[in-house]
Amino acid sequence: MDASIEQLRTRQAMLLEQFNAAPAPEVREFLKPCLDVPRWIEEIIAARPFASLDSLLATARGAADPFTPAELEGALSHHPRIGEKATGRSAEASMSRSEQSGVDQQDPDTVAALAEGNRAYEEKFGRVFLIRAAGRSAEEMLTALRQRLGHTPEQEEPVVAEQLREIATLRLEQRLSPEEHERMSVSHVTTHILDTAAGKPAAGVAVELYARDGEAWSQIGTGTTDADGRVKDLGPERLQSGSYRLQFATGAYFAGIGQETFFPEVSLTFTVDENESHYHVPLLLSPFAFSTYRGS
Ligand code: 2AL
Repeated sequence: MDASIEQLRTRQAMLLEQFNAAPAPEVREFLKPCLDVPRWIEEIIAARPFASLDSLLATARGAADPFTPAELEGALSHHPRIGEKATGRSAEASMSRSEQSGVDQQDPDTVAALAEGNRAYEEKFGRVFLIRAAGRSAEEMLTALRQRLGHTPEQEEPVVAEQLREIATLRLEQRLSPEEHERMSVSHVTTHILDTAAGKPAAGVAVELYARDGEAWSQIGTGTTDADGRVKDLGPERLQSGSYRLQFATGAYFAGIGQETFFPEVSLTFTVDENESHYHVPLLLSPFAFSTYRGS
């Protein structure tokens, strides 16, 4: 077998093992962003350990069929309207944004048509229009919305339940995928420092991440460069759009290697767009000059 496929399978098996062995409160927090129905969560916890991801997903699907009307209403209240981007840094908001990536916010006609459809749907059924958005374009969702507007409440109920099941199982599968796990364990902003005078990475440099908060700056993350000069876990996994600042303790670094410097610290301010998956902001540093760029 291809070595990388083999590696992926091993990482997948390890994630499942962690899921099987984790304390129940931890698993509750893990499952809640997939589907906030306490009974569903407890049924999955009670059915551990799972021998495979498939058997976990089958149990998750089964426990979501059927929902009581109260469960359905409760779970629906978490979902933003199609066309309205979720805000915030929670796992739920981040998954919703990625599911709805088929909606182009820059296309005013589609956004307006969705808003109008949502309004008509809510007026008729008294709840948010729900559809599994992952893998669907805005056009496809608009077509489904218009078609479902013709349903009676009795016809619509099982359709909504099925969409909720699909969203829940897809989210669970995604949260347990090695790729997603890796992506989530790297912070939204990462950095590395190259000491260009020494021609090697600058290790052991303290780095702080700040977010602009009105007129002030609040510290939201800290780290220290590793032997490769890198910091991979510098604060939150997701940042909201805004201005951010990286501050490097360059004075202490140069003092530590007995090198005079002009820079007691270096501060870089940059803009983050929350729709961008990752920012790498390197520092090319020497005692009397530095530069930076938006890396990848
Ligand atoms: C959503 C959402 O945020 N993700 C998804 O698949 N569906 N919202 C909705 N109203 O259907």
